[in-house]
Amino acid sequence: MSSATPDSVHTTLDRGLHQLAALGGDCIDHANAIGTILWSPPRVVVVGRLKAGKSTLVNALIGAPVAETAALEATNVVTVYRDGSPSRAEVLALDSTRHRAALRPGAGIELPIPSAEVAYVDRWLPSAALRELTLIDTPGLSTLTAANDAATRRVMIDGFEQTRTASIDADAAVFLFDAAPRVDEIEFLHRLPFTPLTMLGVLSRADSFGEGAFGRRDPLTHAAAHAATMAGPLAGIVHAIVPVSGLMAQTSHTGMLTERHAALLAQLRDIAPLEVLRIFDSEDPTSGGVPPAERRELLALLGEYGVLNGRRIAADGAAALNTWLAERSGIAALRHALTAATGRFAMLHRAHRILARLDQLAFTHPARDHIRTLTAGLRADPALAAVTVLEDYQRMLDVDPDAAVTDELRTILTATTPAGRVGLDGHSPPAAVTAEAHRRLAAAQQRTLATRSAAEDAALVTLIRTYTALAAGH
Ligand SMILES: Nc1nc2c(ncn2[C@@H]2O[C@H](COP(=O)(O)OP(=O)(O)OP(=O)(O)O)[C@@H](O)[C@H]2O)c(=O)[nH]1
Ligand SMILES: [Mg+2]
Repeated sequence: MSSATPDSVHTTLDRGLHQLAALGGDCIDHANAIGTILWSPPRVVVVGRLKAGKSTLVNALIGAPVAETAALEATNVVTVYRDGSPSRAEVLALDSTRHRAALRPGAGIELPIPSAEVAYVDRWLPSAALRELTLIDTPGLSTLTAANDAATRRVMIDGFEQTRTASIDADAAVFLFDAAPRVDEIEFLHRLPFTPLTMLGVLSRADSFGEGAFGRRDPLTHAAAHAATMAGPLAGIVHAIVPVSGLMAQTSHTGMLTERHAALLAQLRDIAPLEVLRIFDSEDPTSGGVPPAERRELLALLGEYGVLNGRRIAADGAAALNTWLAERSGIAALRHALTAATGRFAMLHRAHRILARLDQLAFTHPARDHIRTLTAGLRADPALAAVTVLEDYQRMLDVDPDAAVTDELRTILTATTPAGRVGLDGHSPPAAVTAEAHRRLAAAQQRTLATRSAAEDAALVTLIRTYTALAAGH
């Protein structure tokens, strides 16, 4: 397993797909179809409550205002944002037909069919960010908008409303919540085919957290403290929680801010905070020297927090204000989390999807014996050992999340050194690592005598293989 890098996973799967194509006939088409999964970036879905700020955050991560965001209108279709030219959209209907769709000026698309018949929208645009990750925006979870809620569940939960064709095949999820997730949201997250390793929590709208911009405590600091407090109770669902202001991130990452905005804001720099609040609440055309339309524009771009605290910085110009917004937004930490742990396990999840497709093909294809041999060869390759560990971990989370076996699988997956894989710290001498591997190997062998599920049987095979290699010093 020590040899497993994203590159070696990729190379090994690529070799397998070449072997599949070499079987000839329609296996070439199957190899090409599965190859598109291998050559496309991991797919990260953004989910959360109605109005949690999902579309705003998606725009910020893409670096372009392509997703519609609004205080009133809700996102009503699932949209998959992928890198590509020309900028265009296609709608996949629940009956599997595809329809080209016109782009609206600004953001969003014209749906050529009713939203209730849409499985999801494929939206391509040239974007460096989307070359690394495909981003999927979803309608909010809420019983208030039952149709939207169902649209998200349909593509996320296998077998929901018997619509399997609609699956969006995500590799990781970003879960947005504000104060605390609700019971129904937690239940939804448990039904997703992910492990906490590929689920990242985002405490959204951090700029208006708690009492907000005019409260006693800085909302961003307060949100960071709250995120840290929530990390423990939510550890079984997400591996980290990052506080983010999607609004400040969107404004600073999509080129929306101009010198005109900075100049308008700078006019308010010497006014007392409560007076600023009064100016923004008033419809008086001359209040504060900034007309109502411009006040609304500033508020929509910066939020109350940005308006209140960005005034001094605005005097230094739009570039300075933009830098400040970007820094305070928390988007850098979110990006880091997305490319670090989440990204690593999303890659493994994508490899799992490819192996699952091969397994499925082996089930139905006339050349099933060849395909089965080929897939078994891939699974036995050390480069793909971590994929099997991830699959076992996912199954154990379903049947017995608190079992010792589940914990050991997680330790193996998240460790970056041989010592870490047996639960020791990275500086442990090799002799201590092999001794601990021997001890764990014996314990795993002992446990095979009284297992409680098929998932545990499979997991023990994986643990025994891993500990045998570590005991031999590999
Ligand atoms: N202050 C503040 N407002 C935000 C933030 N993110 C989003 N908003 C505002 O909240 C409203 C809803 O934002 P959206 O991004 O459309 O939320 P959504 O989760 O996509 O909403 P649905 O798709 O309807 O579920 C908009 O008016 C946004 O401007 C944020 O970080 N801070
Ligand atoms: Mg939305």
